[in-house]
Amino acid sequence: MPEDKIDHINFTKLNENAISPPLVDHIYTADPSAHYFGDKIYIYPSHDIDAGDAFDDLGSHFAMEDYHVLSMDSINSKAFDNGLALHVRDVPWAEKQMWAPDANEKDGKYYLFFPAKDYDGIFRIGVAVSDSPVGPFKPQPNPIKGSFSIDPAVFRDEDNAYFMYFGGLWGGQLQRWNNGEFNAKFPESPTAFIPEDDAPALLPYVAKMRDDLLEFDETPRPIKILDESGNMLLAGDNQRRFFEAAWLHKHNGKYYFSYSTGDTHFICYAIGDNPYGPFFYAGRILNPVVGWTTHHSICKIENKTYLFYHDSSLSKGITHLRCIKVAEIKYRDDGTIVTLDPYKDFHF
Ligand code: FUB
Repeated sequence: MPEDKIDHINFTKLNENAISPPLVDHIYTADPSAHYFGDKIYIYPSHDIDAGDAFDDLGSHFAMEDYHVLSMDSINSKAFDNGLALHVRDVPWAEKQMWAPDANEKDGKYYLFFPAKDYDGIFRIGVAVSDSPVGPFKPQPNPIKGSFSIDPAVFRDEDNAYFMYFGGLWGGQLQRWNNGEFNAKFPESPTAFIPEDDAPALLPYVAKMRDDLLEFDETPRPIKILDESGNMLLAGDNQRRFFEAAWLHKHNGKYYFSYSTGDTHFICYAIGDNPYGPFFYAGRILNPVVGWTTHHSICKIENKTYLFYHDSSLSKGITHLRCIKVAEIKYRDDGTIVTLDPYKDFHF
């Protein structure tokens, strides 16, 4: 939601109307990537802290240093914090800003995928490996070759191919990569290199992972998100175009690519026939939450589908101090998703 509305919020009323309480409240958590491994739910969130960095549009105030994995025995049980899973000081290539992670499992090993800024101030994506879903994870010495920007989400298809989706505008630096190389020349500004409103929007990326899940198996490909007429969404269409927080899930044989629209604060989705897209814009999954960012994952648990998301209610609206939540989502017969309001009968 827009920053200027936070001062007017009655948080007691908002919390009473929230469709989910925070899953944990002893630490701040965000960007929850949820997976159902075996018969247990594992959540890989960002671990928000207040490091004292000033707020800016590049997200410098998101100065996270480590990850904790949460687990739940069932969707109604308490979330358990399994402690430190990985710290930036143990990642040789990473200097700071451990942003939204994801994880996946292959042949009994668990892989944590995470973005962080390297010592040149460039976001890269790394991998760390563990024998346990809750870590501790041992990081690879270098980031994934050819990786850039933020918010990795690794989807396992039914044929056991794994794909990484990633990208994020503004502080996530995606706009600085439009010629395949990091453009460091321009003064750092969140909106430098963003196309004009009537030009196609910048696109997220996907890459198939190598068999060992430690590197890409191909050069990342841009993902087309199309409108109902088959045209690319435009940069000025900020209620629908991709901003950050990519996720991919499958429902009834279709591929659902979902994401945040950033400065308009929606979680939207688009549907396609294969993991590379194109994806056709299909609507909103979640209306704006309290806080600037919105971020999610979608996880099937037994025969229901859940949206894991965050808001800033626990900190009474502090943008970078968030809390993760969960709510069930429902599909209509035509495969579209019923939009969730994060707070019932409550308007900002
Ligand atoms: O948590 C830091 C950043 O905020 C994430 O990488 C974005 O998706 C947004 O949630």
